Amino acid sequence: NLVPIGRALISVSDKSGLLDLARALAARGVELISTGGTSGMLRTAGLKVRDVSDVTGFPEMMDGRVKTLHPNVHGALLALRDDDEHLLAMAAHGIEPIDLLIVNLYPFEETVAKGADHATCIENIDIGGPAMIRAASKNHRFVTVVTDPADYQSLMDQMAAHDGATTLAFRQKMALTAYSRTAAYDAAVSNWLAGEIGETAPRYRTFAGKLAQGLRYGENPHQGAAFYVDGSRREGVSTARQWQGKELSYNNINDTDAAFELVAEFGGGAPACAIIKHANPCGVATGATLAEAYARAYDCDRTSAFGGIVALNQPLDAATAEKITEIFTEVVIAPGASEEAKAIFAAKKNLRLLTTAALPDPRAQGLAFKQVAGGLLVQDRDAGALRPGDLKVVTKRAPTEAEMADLLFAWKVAKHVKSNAIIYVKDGATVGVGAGQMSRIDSTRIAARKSQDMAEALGLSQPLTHGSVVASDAFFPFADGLLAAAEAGATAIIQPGGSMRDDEVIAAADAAGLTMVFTGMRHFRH
Ligand code: 93A
Repeated sequence: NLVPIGRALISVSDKSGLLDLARALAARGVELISTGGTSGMLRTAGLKVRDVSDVTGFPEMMDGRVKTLHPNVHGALLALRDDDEHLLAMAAHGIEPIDLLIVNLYPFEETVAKGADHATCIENIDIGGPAMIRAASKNHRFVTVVTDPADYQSLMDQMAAHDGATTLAFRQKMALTAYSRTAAYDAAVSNWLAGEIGETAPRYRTFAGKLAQGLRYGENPHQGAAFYVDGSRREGVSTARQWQGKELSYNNINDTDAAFELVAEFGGGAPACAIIKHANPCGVATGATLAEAYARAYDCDRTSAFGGIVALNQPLDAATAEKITEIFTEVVIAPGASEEAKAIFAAKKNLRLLTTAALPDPRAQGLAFKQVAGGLLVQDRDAGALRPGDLKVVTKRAPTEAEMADLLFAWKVAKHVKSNAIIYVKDGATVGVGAGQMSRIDSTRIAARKSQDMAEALGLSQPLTHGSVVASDAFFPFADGLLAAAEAGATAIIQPGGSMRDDEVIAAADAAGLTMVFTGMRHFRH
């Protein structure tokens, strides 16, 4: 399965590592064919190159749009070397086989990222490059294709080890890399065009991620994993800088994302903190200072906060950093950190500190993916938010101002809790979180019970759910969940409404002296 390399076509936009590779090939007596810019660079370096226009018999034309799109190139890449008819066709048309293709594409993604105008982006859609890559990859039984300068060294190693030839295993691996490159490239073009013409429907979107980091393992140690970023968000966990601590794990990245997206709901308002475990918050609070917000979030569920992920809506300061180091925390993420705070964390080698330039934008449009066996479900990310006028008081009693503030706080948190989600809030801090239960009443009871446990641990005379408000991510199908909340001491409820039994639930709220508001919007999160 060894195939010796006699002739190579090189056409690259990213010219890093090019000269070393070309010199190594020339030293082995490989004939080099190249396109305009590439051949210019090779020639300047003193290498002998044949222009592709010499191979095609056509000049590169139309601003380079047509350079390599010719049977003398594609026949040379696609011909089966063990098929008599293919060999005859090559001979009849004077096509000389190309054994090695070195191509990397016009920098389309980078051009878009730089904010270039429409025409410039269009011009940076590479056509000839992907066509050659796909041709060579299809014929990897005979042809070697390299699309990433990071693979030049292994190519040279291969040829050194096999007297100028490559193995089938190597060609297969390079073909695989090549096809994922052209797939991601076309996905990037498609997503860009969707943005240009204002097409937002998820059915037209494809995932075009770039490998950012290979991860040590996935959710469990026996699962391989990697982190891909798609450049769709300017802020958020994918843009964070890590200051210290060991490499982030798969679960760390997932939880850090959940924490940061949640705390971002509190924007540039009062200092806010969210503590996350297993992608659900075990405490969210605002405070007069960031340190106070952290302390209040911690007091919601101290047991679960151990080993958690902390997200802040303001740059980390020294006082907050001091407080955080009192217990074991996996990751802290914030839109910045003071030098003092960094110095305090430096003593904690296992604690990871991540900072970003800005808070995530909760209203940013984007896509959310979920995998099912053999497929992906794609939807718009939940950028939904209440607008003034959406809220409808449905009970006899209207919320007080304090209740209303807590209801809105609880609703923001509910959006980030796995369904069925029930959140008890008092004075701008969660005091009980019920997450991920199969029945709403169980979430209601679990949250109240945890709050009771916490009150006992803190030596309080009554659980903090007394005089609290409650948010439910979806409607109460029956009155029982609402009554359980009332039993725990809640005085006000926020929920979407829309149940067949809304009348029954409203009547139960009135009878229990509760106030209730409907949002008309649901925040399922599964
Ligand atoms: O405009 S193209 O789509 N038309 C082509 O026929 C073609 N052939 C190669 N772009 C084409 N290429 C691309 O040119 C390669 O993929 C590579 O990125 C670039 C190298 O051009 P140069 O050698 O002139 O710098």
